[in-house]
Amino acid sequence: MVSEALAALGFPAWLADAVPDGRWNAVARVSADHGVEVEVMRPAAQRARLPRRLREAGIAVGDWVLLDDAHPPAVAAVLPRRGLLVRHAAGEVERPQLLGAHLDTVLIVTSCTQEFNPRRVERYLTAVRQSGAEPVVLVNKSDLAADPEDLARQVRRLLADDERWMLLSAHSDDVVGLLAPWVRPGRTVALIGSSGVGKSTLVNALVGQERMRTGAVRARDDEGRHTTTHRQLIVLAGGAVLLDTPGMREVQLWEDDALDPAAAFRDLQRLAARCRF
Ligand SMILES: Nc1nc2c(ncn2[C@@H]2O[C@H](COP(=O)(O)OP(=O)(O)O)[C@@H](O)[C@H]2O)c(=O)[nH]1
Ligand SMILES: [Mg+2]
Repeated sequence: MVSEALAALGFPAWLADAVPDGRWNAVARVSADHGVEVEVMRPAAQRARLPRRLREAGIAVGDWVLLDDAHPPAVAAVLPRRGLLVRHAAGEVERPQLLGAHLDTVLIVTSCTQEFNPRRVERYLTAVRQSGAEPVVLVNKSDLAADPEDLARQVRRLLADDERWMLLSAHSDDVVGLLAPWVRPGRTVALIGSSGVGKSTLVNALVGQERMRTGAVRARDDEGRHTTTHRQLIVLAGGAVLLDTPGMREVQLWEDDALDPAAAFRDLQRLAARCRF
């Protein structure tokens, strides 16, 4: 039987069969990947060593694992996955990067600006469909839309009958209310999309005051950019599990960069800025 505590962290019913008898106490969910160690929730957060063979096989934030009894514990096994979002390497990185596991819904964020590009949305859709998660297309910055009807047509053309999309403004709409059908207890949700489309703004709206209260506000640099760049699972006050991906490039697919020379340019600028120190 899946405990309420694990169900609240998003443990899927189908995975129960993969947990050996008497090992339920060893079940934990990876909430951050720090290389030789991972952070897990069981549900309290703790660190666990990640043995090299598992590191090399690849671990994803969101993975369900079994821990051994050592102190501090190590990850003994990764349970079977569904909803695995992968970023394929192009040149600089050799191996596919595992962006998140056991994702129920991936919110593909685009915006009513020059950034809007049906081909890019289609690529994200393909990646999400392959992951097994449910894609939902969010066309953000509706307040800037010159021709919402035209955008609607372009997006609808890309979607299957059972796939959803929505035009919204993270600045003026009730984000929590609009996303409630997907961002709900026990469900794991991630956001992906190009820089500047409003992902952080949406995440902040979902996280609301909670993160402030818990004192887990992200460090920001002088320009208000997030300075942490690792992916992290957070359990929202409303019960959903959110894959938070601070850092500008963290949620972009590699192939996406080819469509966005401006992003490549911004990266160069960032590198140049970093080199000053
Ligand atoms: N006009 C408008 N601006 C928005 C909206 N959502 C986000 N922004 C702005 O777009 C910029 C980039 O947003 P951010 O959340 O950092 O994008 P991210 O790179 O995808 O995380 C910020 O200046 C936001 O205030 C929106 O709905 N309308
Ligand atoms: Mg951001």
